[in-house]
Amino acid sequence: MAKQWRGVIREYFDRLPVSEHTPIITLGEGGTPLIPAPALSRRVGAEVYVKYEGMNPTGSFKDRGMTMAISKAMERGAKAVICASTGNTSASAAAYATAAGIRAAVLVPDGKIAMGKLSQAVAHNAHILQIDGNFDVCLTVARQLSERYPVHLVNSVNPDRIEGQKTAAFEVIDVLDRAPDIHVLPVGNAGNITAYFKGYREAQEAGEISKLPMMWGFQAEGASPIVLGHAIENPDTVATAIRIGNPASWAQAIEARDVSGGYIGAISDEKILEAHRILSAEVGIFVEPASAISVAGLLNRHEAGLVPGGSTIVLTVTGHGLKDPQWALHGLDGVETTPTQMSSDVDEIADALGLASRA
Ligand code: AN7
Repeated sequence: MAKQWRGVIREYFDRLPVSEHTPIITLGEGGTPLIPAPALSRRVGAEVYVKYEGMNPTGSFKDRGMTMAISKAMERGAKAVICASTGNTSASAAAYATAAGIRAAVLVPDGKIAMGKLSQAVAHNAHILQIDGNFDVCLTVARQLSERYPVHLVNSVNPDRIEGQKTAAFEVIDVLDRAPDIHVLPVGNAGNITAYFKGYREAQEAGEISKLPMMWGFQAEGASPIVLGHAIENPDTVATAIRIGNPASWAQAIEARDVSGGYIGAISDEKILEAHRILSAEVGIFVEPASAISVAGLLNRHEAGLVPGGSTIVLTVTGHGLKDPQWALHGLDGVETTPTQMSSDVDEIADALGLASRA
């Protein structure tokens, strides 16, 4: 029988805080492809790979952390879990709570939740509350609820989430047989950059890699508190997943940047959508806008002459394009691309396609 990937807890059991007493709640997350991206390699003169986290069971990297958070919550006797979310965390929490046989409550900001993500939370029977406030408000409320009521918090401020998400760094090393020179990823609440850096550090301590990659993180210009150096009251960006004004793991993101000799920068919505298109139309990978910021960030640094020639670079793209597909159909100007209407006449269609007759 063909071998099946067993999910990140079983695959990395010895490197996670689990024991034989931990019930393993898994949907087979992790084991995502590291895809060579020749079109990006050519553009920047380096060897570029894309870690496609949209291939996880609920379509985002959150599943790596959620298998751990829900499994550990069950070990501790949880009957319910709660999270604040810009969308993907709620989709993942809802699915893994279902797999565990418990209920997830999710607090989502008013509006600006991509429809694919909301559909998932509904489909998995989460208790969904839309809060009058942005993500940062939702997270504050979720934290207070978990302190005062019998409900486990599964946001990335829960260290079990970071533990699960660090496995993505292990997978990169397993495939490349080394660490990349540069690892690029989106930054929202800054849990993922924290998790990757923890993973790389542990691999270095274990002697598996000799040096750490430079961690490059990117925030959307309208939601770039770390770049600006202060929290933002009303963050805004087309990349709704990272519409976050006061990241919970702010200090850890700064540490990852500084210890690795890395960089955290900001990217405009225009450049995010341009990169979204480059990734889908030149590489063949469809992601949600927040994920495209990894590509936009790399291109931005290349234009500034700051991408070392011939270096090995991994871009994490965090969520699937089908989560929020509208950006493929129309850009910031709102002009929608629609298919050309045709009759079913073969010659007319051939003409429209620019095909010459076989004679
Ligand atoms: C596709 O779902 O915060 O820096 O509530 O969905 O670890 O927060 C999502 C974040 C990047 C940012 N890409 O990661 C949530 C949420 C996608 C995301 C991020 C998110 P962090």
